[in-house]
Amino acid sequence: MNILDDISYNLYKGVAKNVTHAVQIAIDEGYPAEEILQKGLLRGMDIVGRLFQEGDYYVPEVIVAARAMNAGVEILKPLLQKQGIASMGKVVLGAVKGDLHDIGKNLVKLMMESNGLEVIDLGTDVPAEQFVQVAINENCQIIAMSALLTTSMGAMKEVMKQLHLAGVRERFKVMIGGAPVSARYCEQIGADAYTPDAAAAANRALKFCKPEYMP
Ligand code: B1M
Repeated sequence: MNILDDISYNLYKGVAKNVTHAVQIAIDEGYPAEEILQKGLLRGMDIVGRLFQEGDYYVPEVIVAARAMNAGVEILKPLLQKQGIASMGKVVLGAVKGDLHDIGKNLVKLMMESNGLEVIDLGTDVPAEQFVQVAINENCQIIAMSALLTTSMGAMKEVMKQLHLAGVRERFKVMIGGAPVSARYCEQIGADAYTPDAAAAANRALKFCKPEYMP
């Protein structure tokens, strides 16, 4: 078993202490942070998802694994973040109403901040009106929403509706993402961009903050 397998194994077993230990060893062995994230932590989380889907894991096991994931990401954070970059733009980010999944959202935040964007993180289960109000009050350029449930992704459409009702749709770029979300859904609800992962989200957000994209 190499050290990345060790990380995946301890993650899906939910042993946070072993995950952090193995992540530190991988760093010391010279593995790039991105590879540790993708081939160690995220691979372990995929296994958790599969076990849950197949009925071998229940919610408590998933929570414990999620804690181990967060513990591993904490160690990687300083390596994934580029320090001392001037603010390139402002984003309001959250998981939509009805959705408590925040691991992917937190990765999006990390990647955006690493690329010099200022991120206001509203957390999880965020009402549509709150996305809109904060975007207006804080003068954000981008509203970024995450959803992991087919039952919660409809809340993204509600945010679009609230933007129109408030007469501010054109003021903001709206970005969406999360496992059940797609480019087709993005088009359907009239959002501006769907991106499949956190790194792509950060790249797209940076582009949207360039003067040519601003209203
Ligand atoms: Co839940 N859960 N969960 N869960 N959970 C899923 C999502 C599920 C697919 C599992 C399954 O059945 N295989 C399933 C959803 C089915 C569906 O709707 N299609 C599911 C379910 C059903 C549920 C509950 C209903 C279970 C229950 O209570 N019976 C419940 C719902 C709670 C709620 O939200 N109201 C629930 C609860 C939970 C926990 C609380 C136990 C825990 C969350 C802990 C936490 O987040 N703090 C949890 C977890 C951990 C998962 C799985 C196992 C892993 C999710 C995860 O963190 N993945 C998940 C199965 C799976 O995904 N394989 C599952 C790692 C993370 C990095 O990936 O969030 O997809 P992800 O983010 C990716 C991309 O999607 C993207 O970037 C990231 C990669 O770089 N991305 C964006 C995300 N947001 C983006 C935004 C962007 C751009 C990209 O732009 C703005």
